Amino acid sequence: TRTPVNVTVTGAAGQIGYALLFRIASGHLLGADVPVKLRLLEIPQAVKAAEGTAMELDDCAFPLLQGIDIADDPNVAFDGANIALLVGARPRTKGMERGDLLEANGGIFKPQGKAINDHAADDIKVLVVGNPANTNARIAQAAAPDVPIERFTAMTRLDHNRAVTQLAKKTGVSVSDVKKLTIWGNHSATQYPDIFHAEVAGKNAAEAVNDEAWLADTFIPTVAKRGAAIIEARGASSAASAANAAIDHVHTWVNGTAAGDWTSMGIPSDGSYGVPEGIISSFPVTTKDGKYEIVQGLEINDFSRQRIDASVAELVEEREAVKGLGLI
Ligand code: NAX
Repeated sequence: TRTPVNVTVTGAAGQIGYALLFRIASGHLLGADVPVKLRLLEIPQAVKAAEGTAMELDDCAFPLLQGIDIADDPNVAFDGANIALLVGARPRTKGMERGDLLEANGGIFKPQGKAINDHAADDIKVLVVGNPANTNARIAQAAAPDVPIERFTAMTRLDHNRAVTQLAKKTGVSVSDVKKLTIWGNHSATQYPDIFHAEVAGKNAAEAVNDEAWLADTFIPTVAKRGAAIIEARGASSAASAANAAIDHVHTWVNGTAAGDWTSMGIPSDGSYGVPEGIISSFPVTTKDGKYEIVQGLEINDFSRQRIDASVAELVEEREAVKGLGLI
């Protein structure tokens, strides 16, 4: 039998955690033949709630679930971790300036990065979900100098999946007929969902749509502001869809993209497409054997260039802000 994979989830008692843990334990993260051990990290006040979730996980009698540990100390929770899903974060509260938000999250992601550096397994892969996801991932990465930089990623898969569905609806195809869509930049309102290289049922998506006004005035804002629309409708932020995207992100990273397709991941830039090196920005990537590569050689038109640059500029500002705070 296979050795279980240690999966650490932070913010385990939160709403994304609740939607995520059962799918990890039932085999959707890594595969139906891969046993898992769960490590749940919470703040002390939420440990009891995490214990309740662990009781429910036990009550599912998932054959792949080989154990659940709960901790409020990152040094314990990341010990031996092969996969880390950093979901818990400090949300923006009323009147909070961006600097305050970055500082509060630095207080979470810096020590967690250090704990990953000191205690995680050599093959650790990290996905940051907690917002501001890209910059939180950068903070954690900077605190983990012994871990290869490319192991720190941020989630833009929810944006990617949202864009796939909007494009499928517009063109009247099924979601599985949409390929090669890209989210560029930051997981924020400046993100840029790019359909110029995408395909719908084998045809170029931008040509199939042939409506730049729809692109600029409907598609892009619908995808970028979907989180706010969910809050407005549901009275709570995206949870099951965010958990699903986290599952997709890691599953694709570990198990590979399909031939003729790619996905979107927030990853440390190597300078490709003019994105400054080291910034964690979303790119089109293919994955194979647990590694990802940026899709190279795409022609970027003016429409796309402006929007990629705007989102990257925001990431550069966030980087300067966290630098100023001594977080990286
Ligand atoms: P909740 O507030 O329901 O849960 C967050 C949990 O994190 C709480 O249980 C809290 O106790 C815990 N937590 C806080 N600090 C912690 C720490 N230092 N260590 C361990 N746990 C800690 O939020 P939820 O709706 O689950 O969302 C979690 C995060 O995901 C938020 O930052 C949210 O903004 C972000 N999102 C990111 C998305 C993305 O696409 N990248 C989309 C969905 C979501 O908005």
